[in-house]
Amino acid sequence: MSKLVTLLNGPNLNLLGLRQPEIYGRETLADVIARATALAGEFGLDLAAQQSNHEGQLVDWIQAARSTSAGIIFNPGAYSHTSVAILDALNAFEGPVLEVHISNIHKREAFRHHSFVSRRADGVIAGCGTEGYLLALRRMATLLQA
Ligand code: CA2
Repeated sequence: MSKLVTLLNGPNLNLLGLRQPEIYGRETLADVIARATALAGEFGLDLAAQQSNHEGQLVDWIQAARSTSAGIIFNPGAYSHTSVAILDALNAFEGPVLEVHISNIHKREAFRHHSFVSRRADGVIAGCGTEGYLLALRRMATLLQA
């Protein structure tokens, strides 16, 4: 049976491709999920993708992943910089966690330089555009093979 990877996107990422293409690119979230689902299939993985603008909903999905998923790929959006609740939920998840940021958060405002999620993440990809999700998937496939 193939392993399930949960792909989570946080607040405002539903607007991907619709606004600020100079920062976040032209691909919509649906485009990203379609490409990631196809690549996951090549690695023999299943992908469950979800997006929410609500912190508690993201916490619920991380908790649910404890019993359904081998790994989590997560762009927590602005909650990366603010949410201890999301960090706590991730700390209760046993599999690999990879954090993705479309933009290079270190090149942007100082308040984006710190991520609570990075304290838990096994890897962080930032500034690779939406390709970062595919890079994370490749890394996840490696981590889940071991
Ligand atoms: O670079 C990233 O992926 C971020 O996680 C995106 C967050 C931002 O708060 C983080 O600092 C870095 C913002 C997501 C907003 O996404 C939009 C996409 C298109 C149009 C408007 C917002």
